[in-house]
Amino acid sequence: MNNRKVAIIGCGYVGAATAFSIMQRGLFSEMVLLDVDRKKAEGEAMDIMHGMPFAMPIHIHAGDYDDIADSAIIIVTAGCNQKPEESRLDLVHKNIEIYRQIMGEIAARKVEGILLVVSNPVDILTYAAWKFSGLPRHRVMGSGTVLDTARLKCMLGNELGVDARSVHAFIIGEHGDSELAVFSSANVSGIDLKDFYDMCQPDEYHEDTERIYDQVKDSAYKIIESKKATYFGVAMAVRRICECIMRNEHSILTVSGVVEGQYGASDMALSLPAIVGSQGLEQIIQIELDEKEEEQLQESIRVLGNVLDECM
Ligand code: 6V0
Repeated sequence: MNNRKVAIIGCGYVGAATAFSIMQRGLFSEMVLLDVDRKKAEGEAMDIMHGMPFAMPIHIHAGDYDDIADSAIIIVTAGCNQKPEESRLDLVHKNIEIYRQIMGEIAARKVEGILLVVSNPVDILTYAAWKFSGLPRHRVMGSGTVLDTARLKCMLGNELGVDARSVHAFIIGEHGDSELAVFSSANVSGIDLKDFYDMCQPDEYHEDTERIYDQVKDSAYKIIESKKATYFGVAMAVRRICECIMRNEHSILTVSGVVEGQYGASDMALSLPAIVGSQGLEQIIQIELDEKEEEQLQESIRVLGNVLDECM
């Protein structure tokens, strides 16, 4: 395996934005772009490569499956994206078939790196990628609700007038309509979120948290309605996951991973806080939930289970 090599399968909006975001970080010395539309991959590689004098040295090129097999991280963004009014789960049948083909190519090669699933519905496809690729559980993860969690932190930070990085809160469950916000353990630099509200915006906690939770869930729909696709936010989320892996950070991110009985769920992938490091998804953290959150999570598990029963 080449420890400094990354591959991106799918060079549409998300793949190209991810390549652009990653190349500026200096995490890798080689990046391979792969797409069924080879010309698209070549064009994106050329475009991004020309910015190298403003970033860090990296060899960027288009390639095929033999070229990507020794990558440390293989990011998969291939597949259909949501059209206005479409939910992420509506994409499932088309994208499962695309994943069957892609994972067949990966399974046929000796891949020792980590698979990072970004295409939607990401939890379903993370599970499908794990099943179809035959890779060990910890080496297959999805971008999960890392983006949704960032949206939550961003909106709470804006509301409270504090740096989003000082806000600690999770969106978990399905990366989609049944996701939930864990406000019961949310805090601002260790101060309970409700107490922080009481200090600076008394009486607004309940209304704000409900409104922000709805806004987080609707973000993708709003962005797609305005500009047809979402890609910059997710590209930065994927770059962050890559940083954790490449620097063995052991940061906690709400990636999607194949669960082993957490919250009573099994035989599916779910977005939950997890320790991410050089081994991949190293440990899922089962955080405490209040009664309402537990019910919401069980609903998310039920929704994902029904989709998996139907499509796999
Ligand atoms: P897009 O712009 O249509 O790009 C998809 C690309 O995949 C195209 O270039 C296709 O040619 C390519 N492709 C299709 N089939 C294959 C295949 N078998 N092998 C290789 N390449 C293939 O879509 P966009 O980039 O906007 O979205 C990609 C996926 O990311 C979609 O499923 C989105 O729903 C998903 N997103 C996931 C997010 C997340 O948070 N996880 C966020 C935004 C979008």
